[in-house]
Amino acid sequence: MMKNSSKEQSDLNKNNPGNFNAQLHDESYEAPYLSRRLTSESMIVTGGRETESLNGFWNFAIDQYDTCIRSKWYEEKYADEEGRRLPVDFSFDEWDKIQVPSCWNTQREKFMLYEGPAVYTRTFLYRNRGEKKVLIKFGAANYTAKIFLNAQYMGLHQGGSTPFFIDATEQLQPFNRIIVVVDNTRKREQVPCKNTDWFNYGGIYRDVELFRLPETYIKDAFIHLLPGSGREKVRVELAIVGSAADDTATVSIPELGWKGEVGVRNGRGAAVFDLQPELWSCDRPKLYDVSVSYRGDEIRERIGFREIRVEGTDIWLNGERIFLKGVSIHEESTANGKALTEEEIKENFKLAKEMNCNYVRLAHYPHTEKAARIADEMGILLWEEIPVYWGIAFDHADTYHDAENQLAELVLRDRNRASVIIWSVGNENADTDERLAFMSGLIRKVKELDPSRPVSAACMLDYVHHAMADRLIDHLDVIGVNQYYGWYRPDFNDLIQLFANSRPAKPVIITEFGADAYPGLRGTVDEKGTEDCQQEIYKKQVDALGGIAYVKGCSPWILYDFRCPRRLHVTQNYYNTKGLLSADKTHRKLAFHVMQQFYAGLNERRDDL
Ligand code: GCB
Repeated sequence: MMKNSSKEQSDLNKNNPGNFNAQLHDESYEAPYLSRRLTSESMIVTGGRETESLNGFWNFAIDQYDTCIRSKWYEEKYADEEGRRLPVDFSFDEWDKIQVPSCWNTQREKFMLYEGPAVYTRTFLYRNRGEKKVLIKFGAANYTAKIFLNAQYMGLHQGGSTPFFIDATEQLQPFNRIIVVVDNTRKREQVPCKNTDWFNYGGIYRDVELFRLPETYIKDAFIHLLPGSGREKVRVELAIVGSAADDTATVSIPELGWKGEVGVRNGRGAAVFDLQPELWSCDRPKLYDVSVSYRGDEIRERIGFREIRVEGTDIWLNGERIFLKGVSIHEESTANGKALTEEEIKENFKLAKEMNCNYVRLAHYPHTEKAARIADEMGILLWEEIPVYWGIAFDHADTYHDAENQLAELVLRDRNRASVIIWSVGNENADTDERLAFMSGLIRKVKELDPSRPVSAACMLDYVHHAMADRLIDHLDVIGVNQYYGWYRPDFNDLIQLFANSRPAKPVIITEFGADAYPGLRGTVDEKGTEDCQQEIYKKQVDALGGIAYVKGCSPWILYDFRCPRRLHVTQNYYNTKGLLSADKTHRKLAFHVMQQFYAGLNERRDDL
């Protein structure tokens, strides 16, 4: 398809050498931008590094027809070869200004429902201070971002929730213009695809930062308790980039009065150390400052040491069986969309703790890296997920590469966080051969990047036989099950049947159950949309799952109501109202207290079963 249109374009130009404005006729204008990708390969470990923020007010314009790319506005061609002024259709510095980071939807009412390309630009000064490399990090931009620095194309990033870096070293001048074309158009082959049950926010909604590095620098450092070492050994794995890639790195934990060395050969090094660090747990989330230095470069991470393990149908944290008392959360607030503030993240975790949770499912895509850092501090266990959600184009090779790259970016970003205990590779996908091959590939990738954590996915059920029949289950360490008995499936006995029919050899987490309830709406237990009906379903759910020995956790859907373009009932008003709290989190629904009591009375180790 693409080939044909490029050919048509070149024929068009050949036959019309005088075509005064060929770009107007070029429908394959995007092709040249697709080959230069910004992927997980571009990432570096940033912990403890000095950064310069490029956040703030950026000039911004909605660019519905993608004219910045079609007409190459980023070249800033204001005059022809003979110096005569040319007309232009943009005025970067006079454009409206919006905050970076933010979702454009929340910045102006008129941008609320916009989906499509938009242009961000700003200028900034730079002076070299002896550094040999300069990288610019974008925490996230939804969904694609094309970056231009001083009229040069720096690359394309795909995936709306993970970080990416550009290498700005060669392009930087004393005075710089950066342009980012962000496009949140939903597409069939993307991850997620066109249809999701959440709102599609757009924009650069996480921090933009500049990092100055020496010529040889620490690219990656993975520091964790070695699984199976009796919780006494710490493994450090390093990646170094630069010409001096054979030397020794020093790792130190000042609080333990400890220093160790890691030999690096060809940019790679790994070592295991006998240390008996105090363990990180939900009750005592102990974190150590760990520093790694290599020649002139140094990074510092706050690390919690803990062991997570699956054996039989049990999940073990630091050698003790644990029940994951959880709740699911979307990354959203009514005020800020996906661009949550640290206070909002803390508030969410506090609410979860008030409900007696020790665990949160961060659905359905990577949340900000600040979430895991805050969870590390607050002692909350996390499930982290990529948006392989519903009807992904499992037979497209490009879709697979996109999903695998988002997974790699998430794992590389967060694998030093003690709070993260489970990686999830997807949610509610139909069990086809293509999907099985796709998901098996993702599982292989995640195990390669991080063999220390269990892998899961939220699977669908066989609703005819009421059984856990998804073939993906054979490939997972922990089985995630979404089930809406009592709600989408009104017959509650089918859930009892499902549990009776299933003999899984692995732990099961009920990753979702729930029911809609308009905040404050009361009625009978049979009236859908009332808090009473939601409460009744919650009571039946916890009664049923609380007695099943292989169920080792649950994360009901969901902590608070969230925006959703699919929810048009009068009681929903474009919100999914399955929250245990209202969207503004001021109103607690009756079911909140059901979960609070259930978790309070639960024997964590489940010795009772
Ligand atoms: C699900 C999905 C979740 C939806 C929820 C619902 O199974 O995983 O994304 O929002 O159901 O409310 O229907």
